[in-house]
Formats: sequence, structure tokens, C-alpha cells
Amino acid sequence: MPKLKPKSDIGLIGLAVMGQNLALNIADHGFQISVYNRTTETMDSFVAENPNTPGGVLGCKQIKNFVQSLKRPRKIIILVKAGGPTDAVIDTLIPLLDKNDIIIDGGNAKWTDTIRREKDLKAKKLRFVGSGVSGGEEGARFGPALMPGGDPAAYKHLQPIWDAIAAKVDAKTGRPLEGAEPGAPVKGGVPCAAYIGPNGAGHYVKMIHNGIEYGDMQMICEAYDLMQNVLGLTAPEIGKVFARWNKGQLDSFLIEITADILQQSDPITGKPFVEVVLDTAGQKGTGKWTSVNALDMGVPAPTVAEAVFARFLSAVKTERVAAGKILKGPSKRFSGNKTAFIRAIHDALYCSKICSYAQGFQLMREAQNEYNWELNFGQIAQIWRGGCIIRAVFLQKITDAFKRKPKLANLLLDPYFNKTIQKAQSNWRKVVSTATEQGVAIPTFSSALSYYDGYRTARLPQNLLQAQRDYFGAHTYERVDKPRGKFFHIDWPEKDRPQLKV
Ligand code: NBP
Repeated sequence: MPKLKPKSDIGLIGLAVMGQNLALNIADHGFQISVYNRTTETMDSFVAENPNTPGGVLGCKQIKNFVQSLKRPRKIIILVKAGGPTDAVIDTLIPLLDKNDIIIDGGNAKWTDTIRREKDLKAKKLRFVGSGVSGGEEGARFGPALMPGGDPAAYKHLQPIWDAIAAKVDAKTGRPLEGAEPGAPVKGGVPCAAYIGPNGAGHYVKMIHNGIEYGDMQMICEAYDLMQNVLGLTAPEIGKVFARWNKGQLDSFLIEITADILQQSDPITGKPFVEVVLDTAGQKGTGKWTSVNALDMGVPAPTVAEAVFARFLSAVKTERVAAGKILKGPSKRFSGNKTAFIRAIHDALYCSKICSYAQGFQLMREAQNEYNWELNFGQIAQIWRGGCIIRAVFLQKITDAFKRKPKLANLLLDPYFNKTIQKAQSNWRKVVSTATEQGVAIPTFSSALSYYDGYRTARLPQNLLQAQRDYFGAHTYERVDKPRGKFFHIDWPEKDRPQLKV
């Protein structure tokens, strides 16, 4: 067992899945870490199971001893259940800390909570970093994507550790780098960690990441559903299609694991594994937060919202089974070329993905105005290139787009994305129309297409809508032949007006 130093470089509270893995990642990079967990036995067994890390792990049974075991300014990562438990841990720490000590919340906190906590702690002369940590268990252990926000001076103290433990990507290609063997530290490369902005900016960007992840996962499910229910392919056959797609434009972690999942058989029945999994999806709320935030800020982000609603719809299983016996759909069968349709599904998935990301970046653009942040969108896409669930080759195209034009109004307007959609849109439309004709639900593919068509339409039918509002509620309207911001109202003629029945 290596000799421990009198003081640790950093501390961590919360030794569940994320905390244990992040602590080991930190210790593997030569930093000594003190750990504390509310349930002491968890801490005891964690320390006993990991006696030989390069940096060393110091287990603490009492929170007071834990705090005293840290170098100043103390850096304490909290990785407990988001919400009340995070506040409870912060409240316990406050009287034990000294001026300028730093609390880092690595949980999936709501960004508004992070803004509140940072403000409260600042008033107490303590510093707070709200850091998104993405990549789940494996990312935390071997290289997550890290999205820190909060006090920039405080982040300077954390940065050497965050840079060391983060996933790394190649500076030129943006490709994720791997160690000499699985899990071995990566040499060189750009860390998937960068200061995002003040107060809640890091957690906000992590929330958008999760919202985008909801969209990506639902789109992949729709592609699978079309190959299964329109083309009649088996799960392993569909898995092979995804494996092929993973070598091209769609190369990404989620496509890769989908290929694996679809080719996995159930150890009990021997059937394709996906066939024994119940079709009801759970969620932890970050997709909902993203959608609610889009509604609150008035930013169109229908694709993520549809992905959240699709999970809700999946959850009413009993109702769907009953409805399926009553509500009939079309009985049309696919008679086209299967290979061409698989190619079309690929294109529909790629185009929908572009729209979903365009919406996510528009949300971040609006949020930076609302909260007075200055977000570096190209850098955010680069952080997401490695370590996290949405890591994908495609993200480099987003980094490139924002490098070309940092103030790009919408990703769709970037020449690469514009050209890609130009080339692929007839396939995308074919998939949406075929699915509609065949009665297969494709909420994200179709909402993304409507978003694309709506965004490129100079004159939408909301002229009529505004006239309706003026008619029944005197809500006024603007005129095409007068400057914006001047509002008018028509005195709708009483005699011709349909009477509301009370
Ligand atoms: P959980 O979210 O399941 O939380 C369990 C931990 O919280 C345990 O250490 C538990 O201590 C501690 N805890 C609770 Br619950 N209430 C507490 C309280 N009042 N005071 C002190 N400690 C308390 O753990 P996780 O899945 O490792 O996730 C940790 C954070 O990371 C969460 O915010 C999560 O949303 C986020 N996150 C998770 C993932 C993932 O893939 N799991 C990915 C990215 C981010 P105990 O042992 O005494 O019960």
C-alpha cells in the first residue's frame, strides 16, 4: 500500500456508481483523494477494494476529518443524488469550510439550482463549481466529458485534475484517443473538459447534452422500428446495418452500442435480446427539463420534446395494448427496394440528427442571452467528442461550423449541413411519407422535418393565426406593409360575427 501524504489533493463525497468511478479515475492520475460517504460501510469496502492506486485513496468516517484531510483551498466534489441530498451535503459542509474553499457539484443538478447555490455560497465567501459529468459509469472511470461552470478563479484550482481525468480527443481530427490498452491513461490530446461559463452554465450545457441524447436515442429507435416493421428485418440483421452505419457519417457511441444490443441474444430464451425487453422507457428528467426550458424561453426545440413524449407514450403500455385492438391503421405493405429504403432511413436519421442538434444549440444561444453567459459553441461540441454518451464523429462538423462562423444563427445555415440536407432530403421525405402511409410512428423524424420546413419558410400560416387572435381576443396584429413593432386592431363587424354559444 503506498504511503499516504498528510493532506489529499481533493475530496469526494458520495460513493455510489459515479463517485466510486470518478474517485478511482482521479487516484489513477496520481492525485491523492479523500473520500466520504453517508453510509460508512460503503466507504470502508471501497477503500479496502482499492488499496494500490497511484495517487492513493484516504477513507474518512467523519465528515469533519474528511474536511481536515484536504489541502487548501479545499476542493470537494459532491456526487450524491441531485436535488435535496446535494443541498443537505452543502449545508453540512458550510460550517466546516474556510474562506475560498471550493465545492464542486458533479451531479446532474438543475442549472437554476446551481445558480442559487453559487450565489448563496458566494455570500458566505465560499466558491462553487457546478460541473456536468457525462459518460456514465465507464466515462467516470476512464475519461468523462466535463462541463464545469461557476467561479472561473476556482476552476483554475480544479483544472489540472479535470484536464487529467477527462477523455481526450485528437487536436486535428477530434477523434477520441485511447490508451495503450483499455482503461490505460491516454497520452496527449485535447481534454474533453473546458470552462463553460459562470454560475449554472456548466450544468445547463450538460442538460442540453442530455436532451440531445434523448433525441438521438429516439431517432435510432425509429430507424430500428422502420427496418423491423416496414422491411421485416430481424434484430440481428438490423444490428448489422447499424454496425455498417457506424463506419460512416453516423459513427458514434450510441450507434455502436445499438449494433451490439441488436446482435445480442437473450441468455434465457435464446431469442434476440431486444425482443424480451418490455417496450416502456424510463427517464430521470433532464430531457423534460430541456423541453420545459425550450417552452419557457420560446425556442422551438420540438425534436427533443417529441423524444420525451415518445417515452411517456411508451409508458402507457396497458392503454396502448387495449387501443391497438380498437384503433385501426393502414394495411399497406412495402413493395419498394429494401436496400434503397435502408439507405433512405440512414439519411433520414442523419438529417433529423442535424435538426435536433441545431435546436439544442439554439437553446444554448438563447440561454446565454438570458443568463449573460458567453458560450463557446465550437468548444462545447468538441468537449462532447469524447467520453460522453452523444460522442460522435459528426460533432467535429459542428466544431468546424462554429470555427467558420462563431455567431452562426443556426447550424442548418452552415454550408456543410446545408449541403448535406440538400443531398439527403428526398430520402428523408421518402421515409417520413412511407412511415406515415404504413402507420409507423416516427415522432422525431417527422418533427425534425417539419422543423426544417418551417425554419426555411419565409411566410408561415401564422398570419391567419394572428388574425384569429385579433378576432376573438383583440390581441392585435402587425402588418406586412408597416414597420415591425407597430400593432393594429380591426373592429370586426358585429353582424357577420359568429356568436359564441354560452
Ligand atoms: P445516486 O444518484 O444514486 O446517489 C447515491 C449517493 O447519494 C450515495 O452515495 C448516497 O449515500 C448519497 N446520498 C443520498 Br441518496 N442522500 C444523501 C444525503 N441526504 N446526504 C448524503 N449523501 C446522500 O448516485 P449516482 O448514480 O452515482 O449519481 C451521482 C450523481 O451523478 C447524480 O446527481 C446523478 O444524477 C449524476 N450522474 C449519474 C450518472 C449515471 O450514469 N449514474 C451519469 C451522470 C451523472 P448512501 O450510500 O449513504 O445512500
